[in-house]
Amino acid sequence: MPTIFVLNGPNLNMLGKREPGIYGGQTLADIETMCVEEGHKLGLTVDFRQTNHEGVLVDWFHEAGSSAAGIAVNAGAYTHTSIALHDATRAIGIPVVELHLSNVHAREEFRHKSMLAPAAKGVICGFGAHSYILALNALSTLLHTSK
Ligand code: DHK
Repeated sequence: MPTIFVLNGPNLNMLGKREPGIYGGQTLADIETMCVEEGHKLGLTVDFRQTNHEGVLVDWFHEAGSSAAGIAVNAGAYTHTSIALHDATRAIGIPVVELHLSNVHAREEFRHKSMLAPAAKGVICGFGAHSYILALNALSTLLHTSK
């Protein structure tokens, strides 16, 4: 089964406690369970990870480039600042789908800009935890259509 890395950046380990009105009441462990179950339905192995460190995300992008079929990433605040993640996305030959729980375009202006988006295959935001499910389905469709 192809492997999809589902990568999570800073503060996403706080889900459940963190501004639930914006990010929802589910914990990251709840979302991991949803993603693994959706992966089973789609015939994908989900490798789900979280870090608060930008360089660790870069290392995981490189690892995915040599061992995975795609990446679904919620890079948290690094979405808006990280040229390193933009470059990492361009450096690996697999599709990257950027995702967010909240609709970043309906929030503060500093969240409207994504450094990742120009290098990503596409962007999904605003559907809460379901954004992860949509990202996995987008990657599954891409994998089937690129064969
Ligand atoms: C999560 C974060 O941590 C923020 O920094 C982003 C994103 C939005 C989300 O909605 O999942 O701006």
